Amino acid sequence: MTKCFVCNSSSTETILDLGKSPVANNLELDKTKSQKSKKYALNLILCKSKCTHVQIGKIVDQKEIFNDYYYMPSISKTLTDHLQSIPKDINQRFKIKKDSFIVDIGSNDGTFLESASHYSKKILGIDPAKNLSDLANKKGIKTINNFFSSDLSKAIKNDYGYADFIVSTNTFAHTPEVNDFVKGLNELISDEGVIIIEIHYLGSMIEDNSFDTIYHEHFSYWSLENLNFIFNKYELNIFDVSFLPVHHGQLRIYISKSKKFKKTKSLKDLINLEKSEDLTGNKLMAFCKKVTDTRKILLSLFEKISREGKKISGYGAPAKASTLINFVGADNLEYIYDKSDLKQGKFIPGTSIKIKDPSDIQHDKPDYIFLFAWNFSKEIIDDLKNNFNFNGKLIIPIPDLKIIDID
Ligand code: JHZ
Ligand code: ZN
Repeated sequence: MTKCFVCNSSSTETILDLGKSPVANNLELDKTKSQKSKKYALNLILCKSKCTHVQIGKIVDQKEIFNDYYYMPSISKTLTDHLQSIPKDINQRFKIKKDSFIVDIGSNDGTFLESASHYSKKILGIDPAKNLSDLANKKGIKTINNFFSSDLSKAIKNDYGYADFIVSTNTFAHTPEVNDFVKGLNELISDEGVIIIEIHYLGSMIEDNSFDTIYHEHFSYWSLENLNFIFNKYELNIFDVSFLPVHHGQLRIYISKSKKFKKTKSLKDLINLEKSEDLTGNKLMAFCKKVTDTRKILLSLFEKISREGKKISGYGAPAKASTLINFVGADNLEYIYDKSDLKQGKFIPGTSIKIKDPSDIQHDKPDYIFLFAWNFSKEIIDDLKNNFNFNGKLIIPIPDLKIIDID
């Protein structure tokens, strides 16, 4: 059994088994290759020692997951707006100077840094995906193509000096090397600097029943208590937290070495709430039970549509779609539509479901569309109505199963 990433304890327990799944974002161009994608056990484990860390049971080599990566937040207007708003927020609260050194860990195609460059030109991205770092470097956003680590931190510090701001959106849950990552943050951040991390939150996953956000790429499922524990270990203090409406329930945490930032009331409130709700105890166990029930409900819905001879396709080929399809066994989907041209023409891992341009919806005319990118419901419903002339039923699986008529 995999050891706890946080405290290294071997005393862990499997709390949820989602069967076997391929690496969620490894989309294949070839149908046969896709059907034969290598599958790995997909399960959640809980650390039974005091630390209560929730993590993936089977570790897939990070290189297999991230070397070539097709996820780009800039495909969504909601996310682009969000990433572009972060520098303004930082500047309002902490003041970015013209020579502030801003580092983005998991910088993807450079969307955040591009807007940060309006405040300071001293910016640096780090991303393990070669295709994405090449893209960012071509745009003039200096990006190191590597995984973040304490060794890399030392090298950056030698070349550029300490960082005034380190930002990392949707990256910290994407490594099993959590201790080395936080050690690296401690080494790179200046004494008065601020680290801002946005992260998929365990509390939101439980609240929304978003079990489809469990995939090998998400190594950890963080509670605030657990985050506090690991940052304290490396003399870093989380001093504030806020909820973000983007993705599927995110936390933004503010961290510093300096004690000059007082812990806010929202931070203390959320820590107390996690305790009173028994987040990593009863609440987590109830979620695991609900996931098994949800599988049965979705499977019978797919079977009913099949029996009625109706055509069903999906919308959105997020990583979440791989988990849901492989776990539920939704093999009667005709196509999946997705706006990303990096994904179109490829197949959902482990299946023969082809990803197509959403403009094909008007001639394919599915009776049902299953919304895998349920976190963008509003943006997508508008598009289905106004741009793709979809005239059928839309299934929104999460947070609660809803079937709505689009006309
Ligand atoms: P989306 C990714 O998850 C992966 P995913 C990652 N591991 C992570 O942590 C989370 O993000 C936060 C498409 N789309 O953003 C684009 C349309 O086609 O939910 C995407 O392929 N039309 C880093 O993969 C997909 O849907 C649209 O109008 O679950 C959404 O993927 C919109 C808005 C999106 O991420
Ligand atoms: Zn542990």
